[in-house]
Amino acid sequence: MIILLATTIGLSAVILFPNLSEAESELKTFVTHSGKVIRTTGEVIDPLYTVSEVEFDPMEYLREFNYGNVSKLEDGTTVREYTIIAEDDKVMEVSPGVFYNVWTYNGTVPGPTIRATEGDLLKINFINNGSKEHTIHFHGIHPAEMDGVFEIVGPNGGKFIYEFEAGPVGVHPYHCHVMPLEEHIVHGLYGVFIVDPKEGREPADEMVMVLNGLDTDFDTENNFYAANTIPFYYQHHPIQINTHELIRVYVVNMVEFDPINNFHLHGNLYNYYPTGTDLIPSFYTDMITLSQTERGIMEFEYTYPGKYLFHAHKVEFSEKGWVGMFLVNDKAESDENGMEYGS
Ligand SMILES: [Cu+2]
Repeated sequence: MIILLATTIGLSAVILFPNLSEAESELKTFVTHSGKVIRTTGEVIDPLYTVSEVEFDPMEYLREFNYGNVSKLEDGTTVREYTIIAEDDKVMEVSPGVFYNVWTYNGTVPGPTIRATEGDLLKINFINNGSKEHTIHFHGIHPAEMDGVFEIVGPNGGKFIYEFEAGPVGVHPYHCHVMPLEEHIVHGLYGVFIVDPKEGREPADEMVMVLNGLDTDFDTENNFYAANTIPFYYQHHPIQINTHELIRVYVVNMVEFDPINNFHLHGNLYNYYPTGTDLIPSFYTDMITLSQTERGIMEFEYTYPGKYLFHAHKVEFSEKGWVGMFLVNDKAESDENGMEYGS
C-alpha cells in the first residue's frame, strides 16, 4: 500500500512537473532593454544579453596595484604599458538576490588600479568589447586628444591607444566619458590612477578605497553604497592591519546622484592630502567630505589593537552598505606569532 502510494505521488509529480530537474538546471540570467536583470528558467523574448556573473574579491582589489609592463627608452625614461578591456554585458550579485548589470574595465568594478611614477611614459591599449561606445578619460595632465572625450571608441572590438606622461603626483580617477555620462559611470566604468612622486612615499601598508553607489532600480537614486562595490563587505571581512604601522588609504569618491559623501574613521585621526598632490598634509581630522570624483590620501597609525569602524557619517549611506572595519592586531604579538604583514 505504502509503495503504491509513493509510486502514485511520484508519477503525479512527473505528470505535473515534467521537466522539473531539466528546468532547474536551466536558470539563466538576462539583461533586458530597460537594463533590468532577470533570472528565470523560462523564456525571455528578445533579451539584450545572456550574461555571466562577475567575480570580484574586494579584499584582493584593496591592495592590488597594476604597474603595467615596464620597459625603458634610450634616454632612460620608464615606459609602462597596460591593456584595458571594456565590457557591458555582465551582472554582479551586489546583495543577496539583487543582480545588477555592471559595465567593467578588465572585468571588475572598479577597474584595475593603474600605478606609475611621475614622468613615466604611459601607453594604455584600450579595447572596447562592449555593445556600446566607451572611452577612458583620465584625470590629470595630458594632450587634448588623449582626454578620452571626443575620440569615441566603437563597440565590438574598437581600439584606441592612450599615450601620455604620468602626472601630476597624486591619486586620480579614470572613467568612461561617453554620454549619457551618468549612466556609463554608475554602471561601473571607473578606476583609480595613482602617480607616485619620484622620491617615493614613506613605506606603508597601502590600500585603495573607491566609494561607490549602486542604483539597482534605475530611478537615479542609489539603493546601495559601498567602499569597493560590495555593500557591508569590510564589515563582514574586516581589513587586518597592525598597530604602530603606517596605513595609507587612497580614497576616491565615485558616487553619482548624491552631491556629497564622507569618510569617518573611528578611534583615530588621519593626515589628509587632498588629491594627493602635495607631500605635506592639509588636515589632521577624522572626517573629510567628498563631492563627485574628489579624492585624496589618508595616513594614520593605530596605537591600540582592536576593532574600529570606518564609514560614511551620512548615516543613510552607512546603513545601506558604506561601512567597514579595521581589525588592528597588536604588532608585538603578531611578530611573536610570525604573522605576515597585514595578514
Ligand atoms: Cu562608456
